[in-house]
This record gives sequence, C-alpha cells and structure tokens, in this order.
Amino acid sequence: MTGLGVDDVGIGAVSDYKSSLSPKIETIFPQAKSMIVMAFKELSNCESENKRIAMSGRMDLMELMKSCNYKLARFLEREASCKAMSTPLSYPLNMSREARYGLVADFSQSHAAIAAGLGNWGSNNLALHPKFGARVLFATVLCEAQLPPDPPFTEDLCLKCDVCVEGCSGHALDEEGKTDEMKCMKHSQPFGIGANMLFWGKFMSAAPEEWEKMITSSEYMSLYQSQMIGFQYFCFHCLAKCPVGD
Ligand code: B12
Repeated sequence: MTGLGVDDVGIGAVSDYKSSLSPKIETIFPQAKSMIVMAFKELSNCESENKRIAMSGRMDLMELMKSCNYKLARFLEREASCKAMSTPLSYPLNMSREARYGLVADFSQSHAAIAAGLGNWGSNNLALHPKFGARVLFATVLCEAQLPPDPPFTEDLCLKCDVCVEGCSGHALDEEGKTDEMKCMKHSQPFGIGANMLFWGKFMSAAPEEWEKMITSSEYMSLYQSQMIGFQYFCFHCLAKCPVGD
C-alpha cells in the first residue's frame, strides 16, 4: 500500500459503520462485509493563504486517491477473486432534496475511517488521525471478504483547544458536535451551487445590454472556473490549523 502512496490503512466491519444520515451499505453493495479504508495526508498546500495553491494540492491528492481506490478494488477482483467496489471521495453526490442537495453522501468516508480504527472525532467534526491529525482524507474500498477488523481507536485525540471553532470565519462550528453545512458551504465554496443559482437568477432578470458585462465579470469567471474543475474550496482552516498530530 505504501508503494501506491497510501499513508495508512484500516479495516472495518460493515456492521460497525455508523453514519446516521448516509444510506445503509447494503443498498450500495449487498454482499459487502468489510471496508478497507485508506488514509492520505494532506500536503502543506492547505496552509497557503493563496487558495488556488491550497486547492491545487487537494486536487493532486484526490487524483492519487482515486487511482488508489481503483487499483485496490481491481486488485481484489482480479488477483483475489473477491468482489469489490470503490466509493466516491466527493462527487458524484446525490443532489436531491432528500440528500440535502449533495450534503449527504452515498457513503461517509469519515465514519468508515472511525469504524476502521483510524482515529476519532474532533471538535471540527472531522475524523482525527493519531499521526496526521485533521490533515487527512479517506478513500474506501468495500469488499465481500470478511477481513479481521482493526480495533477502534479509543484515546480521545481532540485537545478541545477550540482553535478550529474560534477560527472558523464562517461560524460553522459554533454548535458543539455539529457543522452548519450551509454556513461552511457559503464561506468555503463561495462559487458553489448557491452562488451559481444567484448569478443566473440575476442574469435572467437583467436587461440584455447588461449581459456582456455580467459574463465578463470576475464573479462569472470564478463561477466558471469552479464548475470546470468540479468544486473549489477557499477555506481549509479547520483542518490546517488543528494542532493534533505530528
Ligand atoms: C458533503 C461533504 C461536505 C459538506 C457537508 C459536510 C457534512 N455533512 O458534514 C461541506 C461542503 C460543508 C463539507 C465541508 C468540509 N469537508 Co467535506 N465532505 C462531504 C462528503 C462528500 C460527504 C459527507 C457526508 O455525507 N457525511 C455523512 C453525514 C452527512 O452524516 P452523519 O452520518 O449523520 O454524520 C455527521 C454527524 O452525525 C456528525 N457526527 C457523527 N458522529 C459524531 C460524533 C461526534 C463526537 C461528533 C462531534 C460528530 C459526529 O458528524 C458527521 C459529519 O458531519 C465527504 C466525503 C464522503 N463521501 O464522505 C467529505 C468529507 C467529509 N469532507 C472532508 C473535508 C476535509 C472537508 C472540509 C475541511 C473542506 C476542505 N477544505 O477540505 C470541510 C470541513 C467541514 C467541517 N469541519 O465539518 C473530508 C473529511 C476528512 C476527515 N478527516 O474527516 C471528507 C471525508 C472527504 C474525504 N474523502 O476525505 N464537506
């Protein structure tokens, strides 16, 4: 696994997956018994004040993660004759009203990581890893083999220093144990779907003489770029500032 670029791995039993909002794993893959969760450390890009640099580091990492996801699932199927499925790291998401327009994924990676003994929850509502703290992303492969699960990580890793809560400029962590996703989205993805809908709403009610000015504005250019690259985070505070880990 380290040869692939994976920083840590945990095995979890499907029966220990405890996401309250995401669908049951049986609805995705009825025969799934185990979750192989891969942990990847974020690059120091996440510290940069230049958010294009921060996001580009994230995009590089996600490319590696997707490739590992595929390679592991393919290895299990081809070499071990074990039925396996990779799970999405972010998009595609269920964007229906029931899934809160993409806020509830088909599979929750953080819950899988916790079930696989890779860490536990912090005040930032992220899964903290003993070595990488909050600077860690997860990708999971589900498989039909009953693999021996790793023990849960019981030591509380969160220092309760509230650096994440106090420093969250979007005030999305003010309520303990809950992320206000709308506040987080508005602040961290200022050119996401909400901004897109607002822009086109304004465009439709603008006079045709205004259109050229609107589609050559920096607002439209940013919306275009975010859409082109998939999604674009402009905030990494709650993971970059967390003091947990080496
Ligand atoms: C949708 C999404 C978002 C949405 C909404 C997040 C949400 N619902 O919590 C928005 C856009 C706001 C978002 C923001 C961020 N995200 Co995001 N996001 C996702 C995504 C795609 C799905 C999340 C999901 O469905 N969770 C399941 C939730 C909705 O349901 P739930 O089962 O009821 O669980 C929640 C609560 O019950 C609670 N909870 C449950 N048990 C417990 C126990 C305790 C003690 C506590 C305190 C809380 C708690 O926390 C859960 C998560 O909110 C995942 C990728 C994936 N497929 O998992 C990444 C993911 C969660 N995001 C990630 C990251 C890093 C971020 C950001 C830091 C952005 C950035 N710049 O990278 C911020 C962090 C926001 C924060 N501090 O909470 C990482 C987290 C890695 C980690 N270490 O945990 C993930 C796992 C991506 C990945 N592949 O690694 N994200």
